Amino acid sequence: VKTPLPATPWIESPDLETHLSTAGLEPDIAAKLRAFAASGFVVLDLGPDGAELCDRAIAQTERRFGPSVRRVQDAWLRAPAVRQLALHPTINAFLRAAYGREPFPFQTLSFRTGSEQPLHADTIHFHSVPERFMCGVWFALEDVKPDAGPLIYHVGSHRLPVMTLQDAGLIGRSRPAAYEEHYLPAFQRRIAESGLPQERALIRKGQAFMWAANLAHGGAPITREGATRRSLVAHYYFEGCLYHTPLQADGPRLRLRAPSDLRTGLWRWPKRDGRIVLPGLRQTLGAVGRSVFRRPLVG
Ligand SMILES: O=C(O)CCC(=O)C(=O)O
Repeated sequence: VKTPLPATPWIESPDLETHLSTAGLEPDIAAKLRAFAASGFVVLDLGPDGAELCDRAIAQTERRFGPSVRRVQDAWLRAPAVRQLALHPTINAFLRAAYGREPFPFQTLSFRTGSEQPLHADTIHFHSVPERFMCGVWFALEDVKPDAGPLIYHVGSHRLPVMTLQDAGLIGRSRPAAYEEHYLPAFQRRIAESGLPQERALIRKGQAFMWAANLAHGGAPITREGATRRSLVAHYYFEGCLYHTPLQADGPRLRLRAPSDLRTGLWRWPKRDGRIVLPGLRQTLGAVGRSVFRRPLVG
């Protein structure tokens, strides 16, 4: 008999303790899962091959950056070390234990310097049905310095309700500026009102910072000119879900997507109850195009 897939990620579930009592995990992994559940983030060490993979990822991506290029999306298409980091067995095993479904990375973002991104939760960019089956992992390719614009986050904010564009006050159709005009100010107000403490991820090369889909996070201002903060973010989905892009939805109808699957280089169809639900033509062509043309995006 096939065990049914959990409807809630274990780390988001009130049944986490019951699950841990029968899951047979190593005590240190169980402790990390509890910390992840309580705080919305956890730091993992990639082990002996981690630092070497970081060096290779830098060597394979460095030439793509320039004065106007701060971020490279999907460098994994051409940089094997980036793909290897995103598929690292330590990350994979932990995600599987934390969520109870098979994870797959679907996107990477490479940075040479701090992103200085405003506070947000990834649930506005990528979400799933059932909800919260999405996770971000931030790999430090070099030691993170306090003045280089570290990743910032609010401890425990993953427990707040997921904010949609409608919650943020958008009425009617979504426009490209909806994110800046509606979502960001409303989200930042909510986090300020929550009183949840802000922290910085001052992690070392070869460590990875994993955060839950709804954790408030962003990039701190860079306070030293020329400071680098080489890092890689990989975003993960989990098997057997509907995958969608809330920011692109016009109203309550989901904007489904067929995310890439870094394990195969192809894409995965969104699924409900084990059955494929086809996304729109544009999203389908986009997914196929990425697999065929294999071009990273710069910006
Ligand atoms: O690296 C950063 O500064 C922020 C990255 C981020 O917000 C994201 O990937 O969602």
